[in-house]
Amino acid sequence: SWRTNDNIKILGSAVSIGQPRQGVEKTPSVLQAEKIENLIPIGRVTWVETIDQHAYTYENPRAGPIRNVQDIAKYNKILYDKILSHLSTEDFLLTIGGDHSIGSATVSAMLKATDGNLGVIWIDAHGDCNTPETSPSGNYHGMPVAHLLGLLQCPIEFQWDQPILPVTSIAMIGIRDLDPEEKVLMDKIGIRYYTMEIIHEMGIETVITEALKYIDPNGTKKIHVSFDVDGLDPELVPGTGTIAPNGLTLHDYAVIAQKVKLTGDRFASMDLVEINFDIEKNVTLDSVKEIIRITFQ
Ligand code: EXY
Ligand code: MN
Ligand code: MN
Ligand code: MN
Repeated sequence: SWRTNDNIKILGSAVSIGQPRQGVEKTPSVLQAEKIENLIPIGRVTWVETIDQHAYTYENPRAGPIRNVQDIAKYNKILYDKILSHLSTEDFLLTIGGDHSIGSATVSAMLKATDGNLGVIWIDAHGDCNTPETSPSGNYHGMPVAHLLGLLQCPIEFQWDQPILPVTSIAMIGIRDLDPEEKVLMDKIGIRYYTMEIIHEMGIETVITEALKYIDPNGTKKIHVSFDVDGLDPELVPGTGTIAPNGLTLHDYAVIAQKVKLTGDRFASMDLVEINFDIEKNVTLDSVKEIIRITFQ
């Protein structure tokens, strides 16, 4: 079965600067206190480290189209370098956020580590594909996909050897809350996204099967799952910053995970982001534990 004898490495990414709501940066320490590694029955599980946003001196944030861009750029570069330093071929890396701004660092690091041989499954209610020009908020956690695709004329701070993700290497699942201009841009670039409406029509099993075939037609790539918990239904995860009704069920996620794990050790890494226990803890923590169990069972 999947990765029974591998190292499962957990990296905490304690960051909230991609969006305005406090609390999301506490999630790694809460889950470490909850000893969620004990929910993983396989492999050798270790928390390698937690990278705290406060460990990096805040520049006095210059006003600009992207809120906190200097700090995000600095943090994401450190996260990118840390991932590359921790990663080794036979390991699985789970990065626990923190908001979804980390997604451009984690995916970039995996692109670098795999020399571009990477496919991405992005589970989310949102497209995260805004540019500063299309964003209604200026929050970077709504922009990491646009950044990965090379659509951001980024401020100088972000100019590091960030690999570009080809648009055919990503498929998005759970989409139901796109900004108007964001949707125009996504349709123009032809990014593959499965809305909840399409998922109900096709069935989740067909969706994930088709999505994997699309991002990795020859079945040779490493697979990265970037799981924004707001992709799940808010009844399951009320503790998240950007709620959108009528989301994925835990059964839907179980089918996604089952199919991704069928790739064997090509399923190499995963982000689990946008969990905010300050908003709600009891229900959300139970669902997060279930996500961990489903992923590693
Ligand atoms: N599309 C909205 C924005 O760009 O502000 C909301 C984005 C929410 C992003 C969360 C991480 O998925
Ligand atoms: Mn989201
Ligand atoms: Mn997201
Ligand atoms: Mn089913």
